Amino acid sequence: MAVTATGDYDEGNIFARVLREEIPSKRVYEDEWAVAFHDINPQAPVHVLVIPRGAWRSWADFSAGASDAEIGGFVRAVGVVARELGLEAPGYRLLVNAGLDAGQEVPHLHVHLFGGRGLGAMLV
Ligand code: DGP
Repeated sequence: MAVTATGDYDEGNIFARVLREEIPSKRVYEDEWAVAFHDINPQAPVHVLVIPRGAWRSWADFSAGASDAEIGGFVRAVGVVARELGLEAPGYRLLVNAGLDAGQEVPHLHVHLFGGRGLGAMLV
């Protein structure tokens, strides 16, 4: 079920538990700002989720409330993950679902990183 982009952060959400390593994930990258791991239900040959270490529910509260250092560190990390996965030359797609209309399912900000095949043109 989709979650709202705003509201209290739920410390028990599935990605908070992934961050705390209470549940397993296939990590491909981690640094001070971000952790990246394979999506459990991949929609492309490469489908990785990149999440900030901070307790942010969505792009909405992250972009409004995170420090410039955290935003910069997180955005940079997304680029590093794509580069380290070898996706820079062939290209890749980033996607963020924020809130109900976007169908966001997990209330911890996550950037989807897709690649590994031609993804076609897509606006929505
Ligand atoms: P979204 O609809 O943008 O909130 O995407 C949530 C994504 O999270 C969806 O592609 C499936 C993935 N997902 C859900 N639960 C888990 C989990 O426990 N582990 C991993 N690795 N991915 C999960």
